Amino acid sequence: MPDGLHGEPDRQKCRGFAPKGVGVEWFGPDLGECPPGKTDLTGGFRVSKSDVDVVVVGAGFAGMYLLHELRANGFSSRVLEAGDDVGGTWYWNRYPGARCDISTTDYSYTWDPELHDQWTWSEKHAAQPEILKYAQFVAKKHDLYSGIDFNVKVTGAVWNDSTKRWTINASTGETITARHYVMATGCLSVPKDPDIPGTDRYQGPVYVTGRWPHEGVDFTGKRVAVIGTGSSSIQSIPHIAAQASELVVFQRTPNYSMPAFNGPQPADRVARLKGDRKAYEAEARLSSAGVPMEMPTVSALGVSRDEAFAMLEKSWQKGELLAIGATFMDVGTNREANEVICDFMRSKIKEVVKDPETAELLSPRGHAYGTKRPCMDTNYFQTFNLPHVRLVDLRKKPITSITETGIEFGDESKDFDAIVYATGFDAMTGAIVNVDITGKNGLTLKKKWEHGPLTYLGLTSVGFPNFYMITGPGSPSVLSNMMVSIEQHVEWIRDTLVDLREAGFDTIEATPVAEEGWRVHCTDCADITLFQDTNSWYMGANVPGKPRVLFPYIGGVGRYRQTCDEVRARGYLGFELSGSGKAQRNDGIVRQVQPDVDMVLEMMAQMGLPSMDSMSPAEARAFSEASSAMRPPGPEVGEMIDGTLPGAGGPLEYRLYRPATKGPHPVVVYFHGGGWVFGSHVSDDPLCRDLCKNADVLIVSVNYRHAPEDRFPAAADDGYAALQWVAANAASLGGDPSRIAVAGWSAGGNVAAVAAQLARDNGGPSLKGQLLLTPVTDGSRQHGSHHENADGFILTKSLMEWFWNHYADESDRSHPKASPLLASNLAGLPPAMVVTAQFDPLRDEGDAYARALMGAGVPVEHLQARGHIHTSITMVDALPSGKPPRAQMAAALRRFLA
Ligand code: N01
Repeated sequence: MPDGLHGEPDRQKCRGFAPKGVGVEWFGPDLGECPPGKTDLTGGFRVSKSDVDVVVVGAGFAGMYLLHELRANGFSSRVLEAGDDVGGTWYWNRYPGARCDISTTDYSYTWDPELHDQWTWSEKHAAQPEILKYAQFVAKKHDLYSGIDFNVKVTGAVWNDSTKRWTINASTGETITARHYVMATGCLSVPKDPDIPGTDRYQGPVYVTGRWPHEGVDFTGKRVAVIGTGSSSIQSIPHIAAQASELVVFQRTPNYSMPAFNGPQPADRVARLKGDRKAYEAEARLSSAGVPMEMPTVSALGVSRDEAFAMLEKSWQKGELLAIGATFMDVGTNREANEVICDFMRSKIKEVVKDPETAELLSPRGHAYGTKRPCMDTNYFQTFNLPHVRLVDLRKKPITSITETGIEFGDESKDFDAIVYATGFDAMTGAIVNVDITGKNGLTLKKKWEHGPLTYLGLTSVGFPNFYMITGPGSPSVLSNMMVSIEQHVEWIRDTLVDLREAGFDTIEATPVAEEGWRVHCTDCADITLFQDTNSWYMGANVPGKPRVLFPYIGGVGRYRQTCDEVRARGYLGFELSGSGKAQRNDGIVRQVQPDVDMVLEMMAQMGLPSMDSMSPAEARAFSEASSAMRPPGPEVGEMIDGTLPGAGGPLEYRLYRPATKGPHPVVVYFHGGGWVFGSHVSDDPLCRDLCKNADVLIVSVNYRHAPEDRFPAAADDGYAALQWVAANAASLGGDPSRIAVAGWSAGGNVAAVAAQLARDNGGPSLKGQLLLTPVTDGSRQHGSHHENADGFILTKSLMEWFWNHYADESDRSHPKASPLLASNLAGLPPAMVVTAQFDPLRDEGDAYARALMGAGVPVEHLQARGHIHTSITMVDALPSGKPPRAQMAAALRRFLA
């Protein structure tokens, strides 16, 4: 229930009635004298409590919705807001031209369905005044003003581990205690220090886009300087130019921007929304960025440049922020693919800006599209065609100082009547660490985060019980439609508070294991993108001394929501709960599979593919070939030659991959995967090319006879025969006969390991090394990973049984030619690299082989690929997370064969 008393707004009555802090006070905007005849005041009387269930900081869209939900669920609360009205970012950012660049069809609350009929947006991209009015409308409608203390800043918050409560200190001198403490302070709410010498010298008016005067600014006839060319600047420059007599824009880094094509809401989105609002909203919640979008399936490199530009033009015409980036599937992870978009965007700038030199200065080069926040504008680039607008390139003419009257830059000094700082924010963490938040054992969040924010799910942090962040670092936040992410976080916090209350718990705190697991997952996600190469505020690079990590979570809104839901569904996985003499610690890590691998698994699950072990061998072969046809080909190599060689039971096909470098090259005899049943000398083509190029070795990929037509030991015998032939013919193949190694994946890893043993036992050839990628080493299949990873990771326990059943009788499986791990002696084998994958049924037998080799004195490099599955490391150019392990494999081959 709302903890308020409601009455007609009457400031005179209020004044005499309730002095601040006593208990009953006036709420609502500070009005000075009550204006006569004003009837639409939002205000009244309320009982102000100094001990509540929840204190919320911030009354933007997050704080407002949370207040509503807390009341609806019977929690007492105080919402403390530094401004004198609701709206958060839309309260502060009043610079000319400020607009939301997510369409209003998507940038609206969904929690109150009545709003859809009660509020009509006038434009596709709402301008700041309209969004602020929307926030005020909702606040009035739901009586939220009565739950918010305005003009109050939180200066500190301290956790008391005895009382299990937070003590919150406010700028008014008031102290409030609360069971739970929520920072709903927004991601871009603390303007960063412009970090330019002499800023305090300037005597004229200074404006900061993120703190724009409420009454507006008239630049008519003025000489104005704007510093910065991010979103705020790009939106405001055309408006400032329209008034100023002279405008100089100081640009350090040019940005990608596309026209907003503002106007009515997009007809297609409106139709979808009106057709089935629930379905539309559900799609947004499970989408990648919080806006329903068709997911791209085409690589920017898979179409001609003309086709790519035609597709991009179509996206461009939509006038939607996310459309360009969603044209192709690989722009976020592949620099070359991304460059296609960059070229397109630059061509657009050239079309608009008349002076070629200015056009080039405005053209971003050196950072990938999307790694700095892309912008949307109305006539931004056109503004530079105006005679009174000048662009200064700070890379050539840096600002040496702001002076009393203007700016010194390069060899110039210019006077200005006003300076506008559009220099951005201390994003994501600024607002949180600016408040002195002290958790258990006196640890401050600022101290804990000095090397980067550590959170569990971007919602909580170890050592800070009952503390929550809405759209905190480590959550999709600024890489998403904020409305969707805000609602999701509010609902998760609400549900958690209800769950705790119902179960009789007082506190909730993430465990260190869970938090570290989330950090690793966030890093894994970041590692496969292009973000790290760019100096952006996403990476903390805009604030000197800020740690360099990717602050938002890049794994996607839908996946993130599922993760948070899963944490709850699994009994608060990764959290410790306590209260009333009881405690529950449900330790664990919620996402361990590499993010790109996870996406492939999800896609395959959605496709509902038949399991291969339900097929006949012929069907499985056809299926495997069809899947292979769809994958990227792998890197170019010098040449590829197909041939045949004599196997143990007849001719065997092979494919030779030669590097482009000068030979003779060391030689690697490679054996393909496919469970001895399917695959061929060309079925691991991308991996062979990758190894050939990166290890600079000649690869001879050899076919071998397949089961069930040719059962054990046909594959093993063919493998050894092929090795002997290649060794004998290495020189004529262009290789170096003195430097030979074997390699193989899966069943091919089994064939390679067996070939190495046979070579040792049968007088050669002498091998320099063996590279075994997720090999089969033990036909007993008794290892724990067969059970632990039995299902869900492509290679299943039952598929492995199907392979073995086709390949070898039970009685043969313990033979070392079938199970190299069971060989009585592993001494004297060549140095090995054994790669195993965390989520592979074969993991433990591969690990056991690595250990056994080491135990026998064989030099071994053992790579346990975290978060990988049996197949993922072979998926060249499809799964970026496989690149580092493959690089290690190539390095091992180079070392063996040096
Ligand atoms: O800030 P920014 P912003 N000397 O950090 C430059 C959201 N937003 O306020 O790139 C010289 O993007 C800096 O240069 P560089 C949106 O998420 C949304 O514009 O660091 N220049 C850059 O050009 C956005 O991304 C909307 O080399 C200096 C600029 O200042 C985020 O807010 C609208 C400098 C800062 O750009 C922030 O945008 C507006 C220095 N010392 C904002 N320091 C909508 O939804 C910084 N710069 C529409």
